Amino acid sequence: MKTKDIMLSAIQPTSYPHLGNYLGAVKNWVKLQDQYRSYCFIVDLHAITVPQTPENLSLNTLNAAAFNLAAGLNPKEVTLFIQSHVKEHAELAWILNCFTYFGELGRMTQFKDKSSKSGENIGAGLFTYPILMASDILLYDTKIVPVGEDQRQHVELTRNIATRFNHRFEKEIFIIPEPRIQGSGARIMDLQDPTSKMSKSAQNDKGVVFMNDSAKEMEKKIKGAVTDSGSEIVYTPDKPGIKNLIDIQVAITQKSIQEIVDHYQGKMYGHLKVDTAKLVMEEAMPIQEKAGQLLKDKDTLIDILHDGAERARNHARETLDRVYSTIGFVPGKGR
Ligand code: ATP
Ligand code: LTN
Repeated sequence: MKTKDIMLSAIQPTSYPHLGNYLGAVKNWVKLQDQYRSYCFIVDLHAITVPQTPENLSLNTLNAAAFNLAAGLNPKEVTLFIQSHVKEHAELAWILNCFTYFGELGRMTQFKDKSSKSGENIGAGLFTYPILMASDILLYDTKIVPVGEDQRQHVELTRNIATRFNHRFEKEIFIIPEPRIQGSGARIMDLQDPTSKMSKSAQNDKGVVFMNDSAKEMEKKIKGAVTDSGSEIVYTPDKPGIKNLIDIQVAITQKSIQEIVDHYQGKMYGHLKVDTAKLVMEEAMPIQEKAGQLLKDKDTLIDILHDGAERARNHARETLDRVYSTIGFVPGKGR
């Protein structure tokens, strides 16, 4: 019997997950978990590329873990862990630093966006961050990386680094991963500025539906979504606010765009907003409740994460040993 391919994904503990994270990423991991051998982790090493307070970082890390489980990740099937618990991520990142070009990193749009918002002191970590992401992916012989559209470029870079390494040593040390980007939900936009993606680091919370917002807050944000001054409900790029609400509905209901557009023939923007708010609340509230319960029993949650880290470490160590011997490092004691 063919063993299952490996799927891997991750989320940053920079705030509570938002609707974009859920519809663009987490919902797909849950959907795909039975088809693949899966690794899913909370990337705290990535989160510190921008300043974090210690209290928020640890709170957001456990919140993200509970959220993933509440959304349906099965910890028996999926290896769920915290990135800093598996030190091999940082170790491989150094090696890959030596196989990545400065120019490649400078072309990353996420770096350009974030550094332009960071003022004068831009951490080097923000620049080299995609190398840590490449290390996350390559450590586990990953085939499939389900992410939102914003991460396509980072997965492409990972492919380039892996191919370069394999060519340099004339061996297939790394599997070349593929991004898996779902159509609807792949890029949920900010409700106040539908030309920018919904983001944890948005300046204004009004455009971001956090998955732990109260039903009232969600409703207020969605009803207050910026739309144009027209009235016809059509799916086109020049009506980004309306398009975004339709995308949210498609991602939740799995209906086609056409079906939803047809349903709103002759109806007003207000109808679309009220229905979208209702769908989001119905999807989010049960997850919220479940996440709340999981967080009440922190010991069990932490046990799941420790157990995941141990399984992850075994795989990661094997890959790293293969890389070290390929490079020509003399084996240390016990290795
Ligand atoms: P930030 O924007 O502050 O960097 P983020 O909101 O992108 O953070 P991450 O934790 O880095 O959040 O992303 C986790 C997953 O969610 C990734 O797979 C990413 O592609 C996906 N994702 C993030 N934002 C969106 C969005 N607006 N629409 C769809 N998917 C998204
Ligand atoms: N860079 C991603 C988070 C991330 C990730 C990964 C996603 C870190 N490592 C590995 C998929 C696979 C982000 O900013 N959304």
